[in-house]
Amino acid sequence: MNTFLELTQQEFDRQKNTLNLIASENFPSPTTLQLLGSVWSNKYGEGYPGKRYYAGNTYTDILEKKVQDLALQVFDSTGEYSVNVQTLSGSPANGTIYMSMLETGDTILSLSLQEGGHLSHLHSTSVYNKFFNYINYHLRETKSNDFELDLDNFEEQLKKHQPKLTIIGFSAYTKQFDFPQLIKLAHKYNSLVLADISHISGLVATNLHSSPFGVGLDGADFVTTTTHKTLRGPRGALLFAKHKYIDTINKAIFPGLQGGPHFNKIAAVGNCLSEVLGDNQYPDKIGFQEYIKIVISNTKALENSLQQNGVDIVSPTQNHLCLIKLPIDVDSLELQNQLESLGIITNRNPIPKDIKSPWRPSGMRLGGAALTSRGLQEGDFVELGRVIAKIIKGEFQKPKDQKTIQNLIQKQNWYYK
Ligand code: DSN
Repeated sequence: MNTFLELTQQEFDRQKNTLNLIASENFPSPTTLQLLGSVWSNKYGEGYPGKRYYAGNTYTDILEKKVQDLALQVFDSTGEYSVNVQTLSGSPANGTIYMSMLETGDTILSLSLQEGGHLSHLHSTSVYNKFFNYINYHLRETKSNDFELDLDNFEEQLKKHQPKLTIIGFSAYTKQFDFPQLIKLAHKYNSLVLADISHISGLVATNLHSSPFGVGLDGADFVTTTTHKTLRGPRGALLFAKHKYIDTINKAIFPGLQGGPHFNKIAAVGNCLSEVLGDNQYPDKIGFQEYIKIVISNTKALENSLQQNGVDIVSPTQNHLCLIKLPIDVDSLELQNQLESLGIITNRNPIPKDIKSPWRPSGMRLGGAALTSRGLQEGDFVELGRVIAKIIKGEFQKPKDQKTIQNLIQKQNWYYK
């Protein structure tokens, strides 16, 4: 058998037979996956609809325009935004904004990685440090182990550093927050605003989180999102910009930074957006808004169960992910490996005020989106929380607890062939 098909089969079996709690992963519909592996992958189309360099772009033009329309329909009720659907993924989308809208030496303000930000929002390891300065705003601890955005600090940093760009968006932040309030503050100090909604785009699309798409100074200047997290699409991204910036953004993406669009990804994103709108359905026939509501309640059920079984929680969840603070003597890398050996896939994660290294941080991040797509219900999440707590506390009992995990694995739906 072909090595790559064989490897694919192995990965297929691994995914089918494990419990996925990684907050940034999900299971797109079979149609979305089918489009990724379709003939769209064969076509070059440098340029934009109606203005391409090669022939043969009749259908890619229709496709790209349609996906743009769907993206705006899903996210923008203001009519103030345009969208680029060619950007390849979240980090390149953010980088496009830095490289096209900023000048060398400009300052970017963002939340630090340790407190829940993202690598692409600049960090000591970022290549963008060659061109830009970055500074961070911070969280405040409202009570023990409970952190939230510190609006006073946010404003102080804006005032002190006068950043050219402020990034609002997080990859390990468990709370709901008010986008317009933060956006207005940043605009007060003449900063451009990038809202990176990669993690919460499913919640924003269904009005289950406040939106950065707003009129005038209430709206972010740019909004980026990956499409494969709570939005449940293929790996990819969307880059929205207020109309006045879209020409600059489009030129930066092509010919500035990228070559030909990946139409297979664009078609798959289109299908995902049509599922969000209800024009097409995910195989479980649960509408997208209902799905996101269940993701939030399942994540809460998991968190409650962990807590009731003696695990410390950081910043109780109000969205699709929760954060655990491990006992000081538990090594998060070893725990992650032990969980994987039992069929539970997670990722270790820094937590605010972490005293350990990023490689072996003090926390674990767990998300409910993927297992909700696999059909697990509240009672299953409660059971999973109970077993994970036993593993963390070194109280795992074979074969009883192993059987519980196996039952949950077997209970999951699987829509791929
Ligand atoms: N790796 C993704 C996450 O887990 O949040 C973001 O890039």
